This record gives sequence, C-alpha cells and structure tokens, in this order.
Amino acid sequence: MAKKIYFAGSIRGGRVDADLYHRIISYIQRTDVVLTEHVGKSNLSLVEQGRERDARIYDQDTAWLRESDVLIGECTCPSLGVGYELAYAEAHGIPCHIFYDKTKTQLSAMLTGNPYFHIHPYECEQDIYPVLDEILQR
Ligand code: 6IA
Repeated sequence: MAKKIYFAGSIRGGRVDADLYHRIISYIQRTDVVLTEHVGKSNLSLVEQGRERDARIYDQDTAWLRESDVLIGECTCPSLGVGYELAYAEAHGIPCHIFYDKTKTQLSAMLTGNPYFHIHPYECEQDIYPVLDEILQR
C-alpha cells in the first residue's frame, strides 16, 4: 500500500534548494503519496500572511504530520519550520529521515545528537535516491 510521506523543506528559511525538493518529491510520488507537494513548487509566497492565515497553515501541516507514515526532510538549507516539524514528528512517533549535503552545511547537533533521527549525509544528489528506495521499501 502507498505510504503517506510528509516531505519537509525550507520555505521562509530560503528557497535555494526548491528545485531539489521538487525532484525528490517527484521521485517519491512514483510509488507513494506526498502530503506536502507544495514544498517543491516554485513561486511560493514567502511573505508572512498574518497570524490567522499562518494558523491555518500550522493546523493543516500538523494534521498531515499526525497522519503521515514517514517524515522525509531535506535539511541543507536551515529552516525553523522544518526543525519544528521534526520535533513534532518525534513527539508523535513518526519515523524521521533527514538528508543534507555535507559539502554545503553542518547539521545542528540537536538533530545529529538525537538517536531518534535517521540521518543521511550525502555528497551529490544521486546518492539520495537509492536511500529513498530503501526507506520506501521498493
Ligand atoms: O520556517 P519555514 O517556512 O522554512 O518552514 C518550512 C516548513 O514548514 C515546510 O516543511 C512546510 O511543511 C511548513 N510550511 C511553512 N510555510 C508553509 C506554507 N506557507 N504552507 C505550507 N507549509 C508551510 C504558505 C505557502 C502556500 C502559499 C503554498
């Protein structure tokens, strides 16, 4: 049965890796459902929408997190929101897989230091896909 994947990637933290998110999401979608497809879209509005509009984003995202089977995060570009989502997923017992390009960044010790998280440093994008196959049990 198709898994429900919560893909987490930076939005207001910066969109430098948006095209990479899009490619990862498309790859997962070959067999599974990505609840957060919008994270890979170009032309996302980065502007704060006011607390009411942001509350709707928060409510929807936390509901999707609770119903997801796995969280897959691309964490090369640091994002407060992604950090929050990881802690939220951990609190709800959702398995979390974190990818980051080790030639570009160092991950926070709050992630690498937590044995709950499955951490996947990579050196080039092509390293990501075989690991995704394993996570998705293809
Ligand atoms: O702090 P950040 O904005 O970088 O946090 C990014 C993370 O928070 C992502 O993994 C998303 O799941 C979530 N997130 C942040 N902003 C939004 C958002 N904004 N919509 C949905 N999830 C969000 C509105 C964009 C909309 C116009 C499509």
